[in-house]
Order: sequence, then structure tokens, then C-alpha cells
Amino acid sequence: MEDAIFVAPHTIRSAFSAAMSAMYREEVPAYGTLMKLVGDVNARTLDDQPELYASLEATETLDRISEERHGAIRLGTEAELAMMRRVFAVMGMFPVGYYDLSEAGVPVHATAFRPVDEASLKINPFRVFTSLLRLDLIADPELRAAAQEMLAARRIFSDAALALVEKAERSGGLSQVDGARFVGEVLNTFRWHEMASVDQALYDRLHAAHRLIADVVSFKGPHINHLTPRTLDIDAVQDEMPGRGIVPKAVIEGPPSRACPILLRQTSFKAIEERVSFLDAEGKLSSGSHTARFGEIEQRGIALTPKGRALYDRLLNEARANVRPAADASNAHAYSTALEDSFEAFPDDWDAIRRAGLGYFLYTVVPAGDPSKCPEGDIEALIKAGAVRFDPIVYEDFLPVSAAGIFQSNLGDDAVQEFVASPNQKLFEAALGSRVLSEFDHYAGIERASIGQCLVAVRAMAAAA
Ligand code: OOG
Ligand code: NI
Repeated sequence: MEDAIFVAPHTIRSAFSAAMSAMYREEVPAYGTLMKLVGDVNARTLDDQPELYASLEATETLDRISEERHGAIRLGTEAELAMMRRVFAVMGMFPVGYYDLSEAGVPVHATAFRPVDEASLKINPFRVFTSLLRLDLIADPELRAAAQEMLAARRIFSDAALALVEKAERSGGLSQVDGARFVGEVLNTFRWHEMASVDQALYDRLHAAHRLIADVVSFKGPHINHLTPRTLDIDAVQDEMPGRGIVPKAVIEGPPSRACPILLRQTSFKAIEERVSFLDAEGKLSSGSHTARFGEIEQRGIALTPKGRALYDRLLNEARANVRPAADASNAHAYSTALEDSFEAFPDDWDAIRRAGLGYFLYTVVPAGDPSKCPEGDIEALIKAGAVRFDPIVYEDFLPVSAAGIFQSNLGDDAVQEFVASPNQKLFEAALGSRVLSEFDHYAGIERASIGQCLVAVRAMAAAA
């Protein structure tokens, strides 16, 4: 019989994200510097804002506030993506959202593997933004075939990792000992390999086609390309990076700073140049460099409804049409002014956002409230009477324009390229071997359920009165 005492998937996920963090700090020392800066800024922000401290203390674990919230990998084949889905499932992470980046000049499409239910997110929200290279977007057929051949030959998971995934699927979980082995085996998949798996000539050709293609095809596995802790003050971290000797990307992606934060703001330090070695067909070693890996930070706000998201997209596009952020940061100030001006049109008050149907909220019964005077079934009246409160639901997903900006600034500033926009969620899901969850449906479901629960509770209170 199999060992029936399983560790929770979130326990494996926490161990995995901690192990990734330790490995990445070792591989990319600048990432350790960023983590230290984030920790310092978060501590200072909590000192300066007692109300923030109090509200976070009530709802979160403060000692984990500066931990990683996500990382990102880039895969080369459909089989790798399908297997990765099974690996992440062992850690309670499931594909949410479809992101087409071809439109933004990056030849990939993607999803995010993440915990979905509230309890699991709260324990550890670690997600992995996972892209699949679109070889169909390589124009040169000969180069495409060479890339395909390299990718088809590599094995990114160890036999032990595969066996443990099968065991978890077969038995419904992993024991503590197997869970620890699983983390160790899977961690190896995301390691950096200094030795390229292609020769220098092929690397150069792949690089010329697109730097991202070289990054995916030239190595033994999908090295983690960044990790992203949460910051409580992204503007401060952006400003203070140079003082710690790390170079920030030109601008913060996403919405401007606001009283009521929406969606997701993120920025990164620019990718470091790393030494790589190549072996040619005659066995001669040569060395070169590769620039792909960086560190990022994020700050999250409320999840927007399709209507709110459409408004966000329109205002962002307007700002970017006025000032296109330059890679050298020369117009960073003008860009942030344009962004702030444009977002004047987005209500910056929770109730206004709610009444306009722009964001998703969680409704809860106020314990001391008196629902008896309210007409049954009317949530608005209950809110007015102070019997029900609403709180923003945090956006747990990603933004394609922001992701493209993060990709782009870390691929080198000369890498902007045009591809024909070709979103293909069906193709992506066929490769993945499952559908991706729609983030909008998911948030709408949470909101709807919370309203339903309020009404049931209020009726029970009224009946008992
Ligand atoms: C992924 C970029 C997307 C984000 O935070 O939007 C991403 C990549 O560079 O591979 O991680
Ligand atoms: Ni990221």
C-alpha cells in the first residue's frame, strides 16, 4: 500500500519557492541585493504607516510580507508544457489566464500556474508565469528546424522527478519524505547552466532571430529567469535601486500610483550579463555571454471587471500614445505624468469603483450591524445600513502589456521586433492538455458567492431576532 499520510500541496509549494529563492540569490547575487532593499523598504513603510501595519497584521502574515510572489520560466515544446502542468499540480498550482505576447513583439504565449482557492492563496500565493515559445513565428525554416531538433532532444525533468509526479497522481499526494525529494528534483529543472547546449554559431543565429529564442533553445533546461517579491512601496524601491548598485528598468509597468490601487504594478532591475561556454563540433571550447536573468518586484491592487479592464486598457493606451516610454529612461518623468493625467478618468474611491462596476469586491456581514430594518435580498440597502461591508478582491494574475514591457527591457533595448499578432488559446490549451481558468469568471464567482453568503446570514439573523 502507498503511504497514505500526505503533505499538503501548499507545504510543497512553500518549500519549493523557498528553495528557488535561495538558489536564485546564489546564482544572481544582484537578486539578493534587491531582496534586501525590498525588506528594508517594506519595514520602513510599515513603520511609517501604522494603519497599513494594523490592516496587514489582521489579514496576513507580516513576517512573510517580503517573500516571493512569482517567478517566470520559458518552455520550448508542447510536451514540456504538458509535463509542467502536472508538476505544478502536485504543488497545488493550476493554469489561470491566457496571455498572448506575439502582439507585443515577443514570440511566446503563456499562462500562470497558481493556487486558486482563497485559503491556499493566503498560505502561499507563489505563482509561475510560464511561457511557451512559438517556433511558428521564426521566419527562417532552416533555423526553425534546427531549433526544433535541439528542443526535441532535451529532457528537462529527471527520471526521479517524473516518477514522483506519477506517484502523486496515482496515490493522490506525496508523503513528507517524497515531497522533500520532489522539491529537490524539480529545483534542478530550473537551474542555470553555464554550458550552452548549442554551438556558438547556432547560438548567434538564434540570437539574431530573437534573443528570447536563443534563451529558450540554447540551454539544457528552462532556467528560472526572475523571481518577484512583494513590495509595499514600489516607487521607493524603483528610486532606491541605483543607490544599491542595481539598474532599474526605465519605468514601472501598469497603472500609476493611486489612493485605491488597481491591478498590478511591477518593475525590475535590468538583466545581468552572464558568462556562457560553447563547445563546437571539434570539441573546442569558446566563451561568450548571455543576458536574460533579472529580479522583479510587484505591488497588487483590486481585480477589475471586464468593464474596468477595458477602461484600464484604454487609459493606458492613451498615455502610451502620448509618451512612449524610452528604454534609456530619458522620458520617464514625462511618461509618469502622462499616465497620471490619463488615469484621472478612473475613479479613485472604492465605493465609486464598486458602483461603476469597475472592480470585484468581497462582501461580508458586519458582526455588530443591524440588518433587521433592511428589505430582504437587497445588498445595497444592507451596505447603506452598515450591516454589510465590502473590500477589494486582490488581482492575482498578470497583464500582457506589462509582461511585454518586462520581457522587452530584459531582452536588450534593441530587441523590439514585429510579429503578426496571432493569439491562439486553443492551440495553447491543446499543448497544455487542459483548459486555462478564466480569471474574470473566477473573480466574479468569488464576488457572487460572498453576496449570497451575506444574504443567507442576514436572513438567519432576521429569523432569530
Ligand atoms: C516573463 C515576463 C512576464 C510578469 O511579471 O509580467 C512576467 C518573462 O520574462 O519570461 O513575469
Ligand atoms: Ni514577472
